[in-house]
Amino acid sequence: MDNYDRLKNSHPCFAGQKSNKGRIHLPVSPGCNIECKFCDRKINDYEKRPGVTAAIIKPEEAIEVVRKSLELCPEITVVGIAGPGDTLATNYALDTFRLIKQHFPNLIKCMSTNGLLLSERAEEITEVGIDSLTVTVNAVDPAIEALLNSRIIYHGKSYEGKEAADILIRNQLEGIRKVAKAGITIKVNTVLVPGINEDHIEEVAKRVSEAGASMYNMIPLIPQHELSDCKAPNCSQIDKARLRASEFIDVFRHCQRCRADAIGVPGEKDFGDQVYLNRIAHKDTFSHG
Ligand code: CLF
Ligand code: SF4
Repeated sequence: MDNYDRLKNSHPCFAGQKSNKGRIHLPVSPGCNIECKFCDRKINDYEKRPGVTAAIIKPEEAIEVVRKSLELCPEITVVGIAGPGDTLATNYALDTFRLIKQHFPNLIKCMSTNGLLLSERAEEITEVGIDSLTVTVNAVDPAIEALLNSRIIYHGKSYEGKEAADILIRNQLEGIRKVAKAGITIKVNTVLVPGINEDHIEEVAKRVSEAGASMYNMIPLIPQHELSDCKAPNCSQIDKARLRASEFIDVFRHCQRCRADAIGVPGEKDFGDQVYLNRIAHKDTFSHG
């Protein structure tokens, strides 16, 4: 059985139908190195969407958090890091996974990134033993990506518009190629934005599949921040986009748009506030799953 087949039976975000498996998100990654126009990171305990966490924790706090979460929810098979910011913008996520590997060798390690630094950190990701990686690719055409992203900070320099988009897309695809070659199973998330990338989905699905991704997931836009005037896609737009993508790659259809501190079986009772509440909260957070 290859890694992808194994995950289809044990990972809630790779199962073809809703599984009864759970995941814990460890919100260890503050800050980000790009500026998506729909991103609105918040610290609170009531909004149910990516980009929100009740707290940021330190890598060394993660062990106790996982231990407690497994007691509350034994269905957990996956430890994921999905923000609040980008997992590769700092070293906290990879440091945390090293500790998880040591203390919970049987849990699946799942990481989510915007992919800006994926190519240059691919060897490290492989060495840490990440089992599944999600890369958020919202466009493979720089002109479209520039409508979704204002700027990137890359090696200490700020880039905007198409120039930024070009660097981001190149690094995402190159990173996917490297990591897939190393045997890590890759899922690509695309935030579906009507009027911007809805007719571009086939192209994204095709290119990421060619690069080595195995699974594709559409996250319907939540209109906020600079895209607050855009409309969220309706069911028929989402279905159409999924159908188009499915010509090129397996499509995951049960995404719950999880918080960065979600704990439990997706779509069922969440234990996040029980575990994370009252922990020290810092400003400026996000996540994408
Ligand atoms: Fe978390 Fe994301 Fe891993 Fe899943 S979530 S880091 S791949 S363990 Fe899953 Fe949640 Fe959708 Fe993400 S339902 S938002 S796809
Ligand atoms: Fe960064 Fe993710 Fe927010 Fe984009 S959505 S700015 S990648 S944290």
